[in-house]
Amino acid sequence: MPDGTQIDYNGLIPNNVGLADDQRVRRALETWHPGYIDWWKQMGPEGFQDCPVYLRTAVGVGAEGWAKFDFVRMPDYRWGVLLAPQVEGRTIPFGAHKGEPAWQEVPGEYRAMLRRLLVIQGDTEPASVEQQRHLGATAPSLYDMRNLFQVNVEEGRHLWAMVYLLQKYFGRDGREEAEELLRRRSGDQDSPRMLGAFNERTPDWLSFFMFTFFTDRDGKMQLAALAQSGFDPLSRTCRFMLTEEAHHMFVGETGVQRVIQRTCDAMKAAGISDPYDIGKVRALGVIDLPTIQKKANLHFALTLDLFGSEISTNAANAFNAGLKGRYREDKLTDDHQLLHDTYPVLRPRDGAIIREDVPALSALNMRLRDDYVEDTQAGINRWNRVLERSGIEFRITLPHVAFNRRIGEFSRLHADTSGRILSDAEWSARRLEMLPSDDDNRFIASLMRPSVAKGVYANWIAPPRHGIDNKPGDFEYVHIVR
Ligand code: BYC
Ligand code: FE
Ligand code: FE
Repeated sequence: MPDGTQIDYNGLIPNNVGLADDQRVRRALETWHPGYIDWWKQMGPEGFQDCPVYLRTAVGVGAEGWAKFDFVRMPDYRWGVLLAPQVEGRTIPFGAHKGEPAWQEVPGEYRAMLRRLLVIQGDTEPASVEQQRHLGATAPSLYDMRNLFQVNVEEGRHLWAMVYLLQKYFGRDGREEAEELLRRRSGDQDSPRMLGAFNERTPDWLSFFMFTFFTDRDGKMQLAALAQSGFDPLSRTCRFMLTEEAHHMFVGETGVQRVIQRTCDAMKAAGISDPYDIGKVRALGVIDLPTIQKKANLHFALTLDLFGSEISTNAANAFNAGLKGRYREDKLTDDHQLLHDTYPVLRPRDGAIIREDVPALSALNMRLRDDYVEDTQAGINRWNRVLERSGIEFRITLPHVAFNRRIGEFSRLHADTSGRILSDAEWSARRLEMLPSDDDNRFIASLMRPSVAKGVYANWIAPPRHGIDNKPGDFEYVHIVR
């Protein structure tokens, strides 16, 4: 039932892609499965593998009611292969093949390019699980612990999503790539994950919330661009992944929001109005607002690097080929080929940052990054409403896109958060005004004590407004078994 909305749960691998009748791919995936479980047990959430966790599992791919909630031990989670329903008569929406029927098989001339996109996408998913594997031990509540594990199992499923495409459409090469995806390790010297941000540490829960807010949102943007793909199985895969991604961003946005809320509440209760009175605020056992800003600066810059260079022939080629579109390509009203258009790109020139029109095809990474910044700003505005309501004179802002970059136009210069270009000496002197210092990190680490009694939250974070699946405040989302 290749385009069914019902999921077949009978085999080892839940799916709606007809694996029961596709012996070759089913065998390949079943052969890969034990290695995946080994990886999960070794590199997945540390210390809680035997605990029943209140998780959602996909039971359909339609818009309504696709999830079912139940207690599951994570290694028993039913990781499946789920594609959004096939759209009858879909055509390639952009690029040189615009208007031709969408590909149901890999177009031979673009095989290598497509494989690279799948592998890069696939590589990020297990990387994030690896980065977050120590966090269970310091969860600020059972609610948060459950959300962490939910994100983790879904990132695991996103790996399955890419591995299915590799196994089904790339034969032997695909099988080799699938093995490699289990072999690389986040932060490993010899065999790191492919993209920069996925080799950074996620040492504390504020980092986790920032990561899901900023970096999972890159996931959303990239998946949205790939969901437009003329390679139909990729489009359908990404469309379903996006429905899961929404929860990851919810976890990040509300996580940081609750940290801000708690800080404001504690400051008000103690009669502190100056957010820069850091010693006094920290003495309350909450995270001061300037440090929250520094963490946001760090994660924003790391995530901007994931968009690649502003000017990129890879991006132009992927668009021309019809493999990777723009954000909401289907809502845009130009010719979807961009051969004659330009797009403004920010670049350094003679000690200043200028805006320059370049051929639109070459600027697609920049464009997606612009869409990302806009989407991110909307979330920041929602954080700031907490500050407004509290009457505290502080607002979270996004740093300039030139700040602290390692990829692209700005990687060879230093700029402050307002985009002023700095000398090396100025940068060294001012760096820690803008980025978390060891001292800041030590302070945050000192707050990371587990809080695992039902309905109890660590002092540095406010409780959520609603439970998951409408559960009451004291719901035991994770049954801790030792
Ligand atoms: N780190 O033309 P360029 C997610 C390399 S997140 C290291 O500038 P291109 C998730 C690049 O590979 C979404 N290397 O860039 C979130 C190339 O190397 P080669 C993940 C980098 O190719 C949270 C060279 O520099 N999905 O899902 O247009 C939790 C020149 O490349 C980096 C995707 O990214 C970097 N940051 O764009 C869980 C979608 N940036 O090939 C999951 C698929 C660039 O010359 N990927 N390089 O050796 C793509 O579309 C593109 O590969 C990129 C880069 C947008 C990443
Ligand atoms: Fe993902
Ligand atoms: Fe995600």
